[in-house]
Amino acid sequence: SVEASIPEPQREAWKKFSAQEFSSKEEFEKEVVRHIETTLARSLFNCDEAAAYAGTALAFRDRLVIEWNKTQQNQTFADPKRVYYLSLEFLMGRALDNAMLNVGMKDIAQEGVSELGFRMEDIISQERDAALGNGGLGRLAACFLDSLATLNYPAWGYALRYRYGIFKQEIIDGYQVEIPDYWLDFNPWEFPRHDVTVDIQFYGNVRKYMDDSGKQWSVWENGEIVNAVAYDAPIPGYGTKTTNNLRLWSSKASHGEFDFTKFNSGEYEASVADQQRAETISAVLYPNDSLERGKELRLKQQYFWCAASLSDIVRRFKKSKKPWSEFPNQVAIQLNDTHPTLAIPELQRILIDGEGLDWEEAWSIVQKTFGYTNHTVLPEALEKWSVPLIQHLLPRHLQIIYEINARFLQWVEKKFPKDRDMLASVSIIEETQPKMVRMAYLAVIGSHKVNGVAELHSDLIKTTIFKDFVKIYGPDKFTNVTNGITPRRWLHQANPRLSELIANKLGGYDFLTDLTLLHKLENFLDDKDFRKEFQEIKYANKVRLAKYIKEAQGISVNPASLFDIQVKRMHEYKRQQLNVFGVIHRYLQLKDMSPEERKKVQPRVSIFGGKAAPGYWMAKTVIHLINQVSAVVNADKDIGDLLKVVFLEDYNVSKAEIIVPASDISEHISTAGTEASGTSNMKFVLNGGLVIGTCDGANIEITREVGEDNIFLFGNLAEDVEDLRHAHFYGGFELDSQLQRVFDEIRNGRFGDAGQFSALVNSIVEHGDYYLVSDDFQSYVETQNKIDEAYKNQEEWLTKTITCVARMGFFSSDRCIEEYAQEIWNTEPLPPPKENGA
Ligand code: IMP
Ligand code: B1N
Repeated sequence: SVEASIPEPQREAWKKFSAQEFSSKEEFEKEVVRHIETTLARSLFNCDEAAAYAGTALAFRDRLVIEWNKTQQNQTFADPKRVYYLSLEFLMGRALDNAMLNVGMKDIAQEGVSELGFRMEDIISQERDAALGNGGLGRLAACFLDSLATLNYPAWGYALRYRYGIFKQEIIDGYQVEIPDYWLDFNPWEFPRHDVTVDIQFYGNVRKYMDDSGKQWSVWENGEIVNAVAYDAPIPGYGTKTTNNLRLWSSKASHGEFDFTKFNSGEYEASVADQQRAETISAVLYPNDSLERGKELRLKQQYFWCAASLSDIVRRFKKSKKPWSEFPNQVAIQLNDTHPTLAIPELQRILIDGEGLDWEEAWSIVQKTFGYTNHTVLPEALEKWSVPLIQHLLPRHLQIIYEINARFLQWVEKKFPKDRDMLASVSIIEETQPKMVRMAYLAVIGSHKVNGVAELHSDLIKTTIFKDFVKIYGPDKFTNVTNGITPRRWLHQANPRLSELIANKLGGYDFLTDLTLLHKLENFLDDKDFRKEFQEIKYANKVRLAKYIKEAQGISVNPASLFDIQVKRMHEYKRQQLNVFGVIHRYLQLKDMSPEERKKVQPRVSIFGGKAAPGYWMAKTVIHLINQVSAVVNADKDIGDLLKVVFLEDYNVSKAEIIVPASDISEHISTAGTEASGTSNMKFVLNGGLVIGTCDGANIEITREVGEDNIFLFGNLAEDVEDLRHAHFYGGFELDSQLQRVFDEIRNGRFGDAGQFSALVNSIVEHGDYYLVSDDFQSYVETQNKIDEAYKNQEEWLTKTITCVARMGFFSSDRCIEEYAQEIWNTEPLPPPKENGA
């Protein structure tokens, strides 16, 4: 605000002392040592790697903060249309390496820390992951922030500052055990903004009254107040000075909540309990991926975050003193799935109850402001909240939701007179007992654009969950933005040698900001040196992973084997069970072979990794089975290096950076029509691995780009899934004999207590095989055999992998962001101003 700024006459003095960025190795070292000695109060006699990390991070943080301040000031002066990305999850991973690479000072820093007696690699690995997400949806949000900053879009992310991120997974006796992830002990990347707080109300009642002019008002009153405190993190772009902001809200008791009477009268415990209750709101990330359980605390989190973010966005808009009709020209809000849908009735509430706009005017602003991205069609992931729960927690919002629905249904009624079925099917309120609010419908109705995340998925939502809305609004409201990944983290950072090789061939690192330039690599397909080096890099990455597997799991694997990797959240629809049944089948075949026959076999390492939601029993059973199979196979002297099975504990972003560059084959084998997009498929291919996959999600577009000869597709198509399920239901199905044998071996205890796995086997044999494992098994096994054969011809394999890398340009998240900006947000970049003088 104006009152907070330094008066004009004093500004020259201020500017003279403004913080400066280090620009040489010596200045960097000076900053590192200064931070270790003063900020951390340590010395050269007690500087361990953790302290060296802290010093390095703080030195870079200073640099980022200077650019961050400048970016924010520039955006405040220019006041362009801003993008606000509302996501309950941001799966950021580590920040230091990313900061060094984006700022472009990693080489200097590397030399600097080595002069001080450390190795950069060790320092980098000291950092804990910021793991505020479950899987693809959260990591996508993180890639988007990187692209938004890199492309100079004025954009903010808004989320919650969870004290506990996604749990740490340990495998004990083959079972998953969850350990809390308290990640905030030392987090140099966040800045508490104790001056930026918002009061958030829950519960209470709504009172109506008429003012002197006869206007009706609604007042939401007598609720409980909780404080939202902002914590900010800088998001540097690559090769630009733009540094955007990620704002995380933390919940805190307000003074009203913290009862001082109780406190003084000796009811100390009761008053502290109230305080803890308030702080519980932002305490923990819900560890469910693609599963919603309707818990009250989750709804509280959602409202707390939406209300705090909107209050902040509206406050910033009001600084410009523009009329309300300008709001959608200044603000684009993207809803990352339905989790932030309450932002829709909340903005409507602010506009009518707070600012006195009439309903129609307010609603037209709301609709123009929001865009909604759908990430799943799985019924168990579609959010529904019970009407009584919303009534209790957010009484005014429930009224507004009913009003939105009533007006919407009236309008539909006019377009489709007397179509009762249509009205019931598109109503936001589901007439069950209790009644439920369908959040996806509210999100569709309150937004001007709805997008899916891959072509097939965007088509599917138009013919399934939103079919009637396409009839009502026409097809133009629905669009596709195929997901992407940031090449900065997923190529340059994770695979520095490959990035360097590509840069040498293409004459620089421009491909990191224009990934389509990779197509030029096809010119080097016959370049012997290039091929050799490409192959060596893959091998070195496999050696690195083998070393990690030895350290982490104590299993020796031969890097010359074919590395077959499936790392992602454990979920029945992703079908890790299909993979492990395939592994068992392979093992049984190996056992049947003569020593002569075994000599012809392509050695393979099957690597699994991923967390199961703590309450998802079937997913946990699959983890257990993989670990049992791993124990049996790895100990079998007959088998040796021909087959090794590894379950890598605690898969996360920083481990992915080691795993992804080391694959020969990665598995993306969901039941057709269930995986909205998938993004790790893109990461693996970009790093020179091939894919075995179903015709699902982004696999289809990867095939379009790389060509059918360069991907291993198998299995039934989405359009046939319904009929196949039907066939199972009516018993017209016979189990594949090879799969039958796998089940027999599981049942006779070959992989430990068979009772543990009976529900898993029965879900296929007796309960309709919802995910069609048996239907796809044969085609899966045949395709794996083709892969063995193809891998034996290393030259052809190499040609395929290089071709794939060259054709991955489409999958940059920069391309996604440009599409969102043009098709949905209608926003322009705001490049940083040219610096005058030096
Ligand atoms: P907000 O938009 O008020 O949340 O401010 C965001 C950031 O923009 C602040 O942290 C400042 O760095 C910058 N900023 C805010 N107000 C001003 C201003 O009046 N002049 C220049 N920069 C500002
Ligand atoms: O979003 C990713 C896609 O690539 C994946 O295919 C998709 O499965 C994933 C509720 C979700 N969809 N839905 C979720 C996560 C948490 C939660 O509480 C749903 N995640 C996806 C990016 O588009």
